[in-house]
Amino acid sequence: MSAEQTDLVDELLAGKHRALARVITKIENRDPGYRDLVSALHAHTGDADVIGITGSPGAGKSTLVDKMATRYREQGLTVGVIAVDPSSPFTGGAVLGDRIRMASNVGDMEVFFRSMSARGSLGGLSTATTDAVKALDAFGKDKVIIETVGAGQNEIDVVRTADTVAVLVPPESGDNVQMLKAGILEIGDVFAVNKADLKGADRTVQELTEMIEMRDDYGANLEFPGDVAGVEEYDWKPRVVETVAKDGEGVDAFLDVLEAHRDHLEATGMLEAKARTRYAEEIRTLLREDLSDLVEGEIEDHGGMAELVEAVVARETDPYAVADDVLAPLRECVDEKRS
Ligand SMILES: Nc1nc2c(ncn2[C@@H]2O[C@H](COP(=O)(O)OP(=O)(O)OP(=O)(O)O)[C@@H](O)[C@H]2O)c(=O)[nH]1
Ligand SMILES: [Mg+2]
Repeated sequence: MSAEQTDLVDELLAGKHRALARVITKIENRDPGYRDLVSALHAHTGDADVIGITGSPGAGKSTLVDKMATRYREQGLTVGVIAVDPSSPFTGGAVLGDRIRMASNVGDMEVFFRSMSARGSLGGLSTATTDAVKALDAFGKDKVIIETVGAGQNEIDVVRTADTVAVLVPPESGDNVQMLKAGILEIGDVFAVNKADLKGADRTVQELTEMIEMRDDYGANLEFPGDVAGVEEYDWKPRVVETVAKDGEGVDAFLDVLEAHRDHLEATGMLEAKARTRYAEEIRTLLREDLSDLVEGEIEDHGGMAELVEAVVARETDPYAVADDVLAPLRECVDEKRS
C-alpha cells in the first residue's frame, strides 16, 4: 500500500469524516488501489449494526431514515447512511440527493450521509455497498443504514448486506403481491406500514400479517458455511408495525422491533451465521469478477471478440473451440502451478 493510502486509512480510523468520504468515493469509482484500502479496513470492522431499509419508490424511506438517525443521535449513537439508487445512471446520487435528504440532520457530522448509484457498474453495486458499509463500520459508526428502492434482484442483493431488513409498505399500495414476486417479502425482518395516517393502513397491516403467517421458512434460503451454535433456534417471525414517518409517529416502536430482531440474531448465533454466509458470497463474487477480467484480457489477446465471432460465422471454428482456445493459457498456468 502506498504512503498516501496508509495515511488515508489512518485518518479514517482516527475519525476524520473527510477521509471517510474520500475512501467511499474511491470505493464507488473503483479507483486503482481501492481494494488495498478495503483490505486494510477489514480488521477494524464487525461492530456496526447494519440496517437495510427498502420499499417502493416514495414509500417514505428517506423520511423514516432521517427520523431514525435523529433518535439514534439522541441516544448518543453515531450513524452512517448510504442511499443506494440501483437504477440511476447519474453520478454522485444527485437524483436521490434532491429528494428528502436527511432534512433534520444536515450539518450534523455524526450522521454521515452518502448516496451511491449504479453508474453502469455491472453487478458491482452490491460489492460497492458492502465495501462502503465496511468503511463506515471501521470508522466506528454504531448504526449503518442502507436505503434502497425495492424492485429487483440488484436491490435485494444490496439490502442483504444488512443484518436486519425493514420493508416499508404504504397503505393500499397494491404493491404487496408484486413484492412477493420480487422476493422482497422473503427478506423482510420487519414491515413498516408507513403513511399510516392515510386510509387503508389497517387493511395493509392485516394483509401483510396474513402473508407472513403463510410462510414458515424464515431464513430457510440461507446457507450456513460451518456450524454456528444455536442457529437452529432462530425462529424470528417478521413483525408488522405502523409508522407515520413524516411526524415521527411509531418510530420508537419501529426501532424497538429492529432492536428485538438484532437481539434475536445475537442470541441464536444467526448474526455470526449471516456474516459467514456474506463473506462466502463476497469471496465468490470477487473471484468471479477477477476471473472475468482475466478472461476479457485473454479475449483481447486472441484478437478480440469481433474477430472471434467472425471466425465462428465463417464456420472456421465454433464457440466451444473458441472458449477452449481462450482459456488454454489460463489452464496451462493453473496446471503448471498444481504440478
Ligand atoms: N402522509 C404521509 N406522507 C409521508 C409520510 N412519510 C413520508 N411521506 C411523504 O412521502 C413522500 C416521499 O417520501 P420519501 O421519504 O422521499 O420517500 P422515499 O421512499 O425515500 O422515496 P424514494 O427514495 O424516491 O424511493 C414525501 O413527500 C414525504 O413527505 C407519512 O408517514 N405520511
Ligand atoms: Mg429516498
